[in-house]
Amino acid sequence: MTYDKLRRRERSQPAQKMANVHRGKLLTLALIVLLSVSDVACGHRTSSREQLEANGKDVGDDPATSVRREKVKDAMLHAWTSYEKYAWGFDQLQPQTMNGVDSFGGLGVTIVDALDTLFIMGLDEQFKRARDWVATSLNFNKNYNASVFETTIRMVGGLVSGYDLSGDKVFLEKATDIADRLLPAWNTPSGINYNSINLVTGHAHNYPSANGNSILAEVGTTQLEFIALSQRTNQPKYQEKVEKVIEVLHKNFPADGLLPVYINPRTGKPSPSFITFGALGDSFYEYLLKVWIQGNKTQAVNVYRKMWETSVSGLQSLVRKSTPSGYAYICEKNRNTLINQMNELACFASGMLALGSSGFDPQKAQMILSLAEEIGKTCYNFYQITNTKLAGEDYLFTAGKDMSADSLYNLMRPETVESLFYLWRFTGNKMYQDWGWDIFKAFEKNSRLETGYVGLTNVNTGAKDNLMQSFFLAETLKYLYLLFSPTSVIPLDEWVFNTEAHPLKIVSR
Ligand code: DMJ
Repeated sequence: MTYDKLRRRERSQPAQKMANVHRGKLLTLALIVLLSVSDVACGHRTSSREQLEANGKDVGDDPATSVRREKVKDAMLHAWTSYEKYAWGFDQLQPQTMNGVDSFGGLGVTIVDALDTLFIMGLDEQFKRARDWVATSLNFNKNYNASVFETTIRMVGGLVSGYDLSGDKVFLEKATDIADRLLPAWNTPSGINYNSINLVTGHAHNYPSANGNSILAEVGTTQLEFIALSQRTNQPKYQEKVEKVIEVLHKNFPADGLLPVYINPRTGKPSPSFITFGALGDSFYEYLLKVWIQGNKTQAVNVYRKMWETSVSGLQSLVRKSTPSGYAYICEKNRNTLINQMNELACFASGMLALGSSGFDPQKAQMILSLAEEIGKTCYNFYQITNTKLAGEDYLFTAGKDMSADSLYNLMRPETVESLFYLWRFTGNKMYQDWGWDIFKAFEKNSRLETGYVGLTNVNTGAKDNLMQSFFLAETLKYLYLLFSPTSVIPLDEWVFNTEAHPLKIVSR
């Protein structure tokens, strides 16, 4: 697929709304484009004509929404241009000091993380420069202990997504190179991978801070990327390694579907630790659902859905309501004690529940979607109660006082706008677009500098840090852009987002 084709399809939306008489023709055009997307990106068609037709039936677009979309695109252009100017080839930009920093071993992470956002937004020249850098300068031969999780979600995910969108084989070659370097991390007695690996020597180990254990969210968040790579290369070795992890976790899966955050890589069993949908636990639960979606919900991936549904019951058992206002939140759990605390990171769960709700019977689906909406409202409130209207990292819930920010920094994380995107897609309620717009305005006011975007060290005073996180370009701005785009741009029955917001083509298993 070329970018132009995708754009032509999107540009057709306002016209579609204004002149219904052209609807048939536009749908035909969309169908032709979508069919060519499947052909080029994955070498075969993955969607039926009926599905494609359904995708063409759009929620629609309006002038105010397209203005918002353009503003988000401007923000992306500003973030990208600043990175190009001051930090080209480095992992991330430090906007205040106007230099680059290699936070991930010098893999040009911002370039790869931003690839698909540039493509989707139609920033063609920028995409071309990013693509050429990948082809000529991306070098994984670094004597560096890389995080298997971060390297997978940003690099493998970003490259495979770049391939799925553009059909350019250079992305697949590079994804294969880095995946091969990561693969020895799975050579453990249980098959549960180590969390860190040297990209040259292949020596793998776990972090001392986790007492030698592997981290749940890190071992359970490589499946989408490695399965996608196996599908596109016809090499089963990637898929085999990551699915073995789920097999082992399945053997030790508790009745409530909630695993502690530490897993012993020797035995494959959980080690005493806490339970959370926030940091260290989060995306394990997300990937149970998304591998099922990625495999097109067939029998071959049913075990993932079953495990996910079990973990949703566990999640429901952790939900409490604040007083006096009744905000729903997800507690953490230490042994049998609930802790009235929720990370902003756990806000992804609202979108996850919305995405997975339709697989239940109609009554339960409605109940799960309502829960998703309630949690989404809480997360929006995380933003609204601070002076800058940007969320802190962590919130405490106290009887009679609702919630208060505990860690006051903001890294421009995506989880809340990600969930608003899913809530809008699944309910059609424009209130979620308005909420996303409020959050975008707060980023523009507090995080935008002449030289890029920065996080805040304090969401009440507005004090700034000196880092433009690559996930701001990969995720936060992409989800905001899609929140203001027609639903046919990256339709959710054809694409599934990895945890770094890289869309991967759904391929039946
Ligand atoms: C991203 O790297 C991913 O979204 C991950 O799942 C969680 N942390 C950051 C964003 O907050």
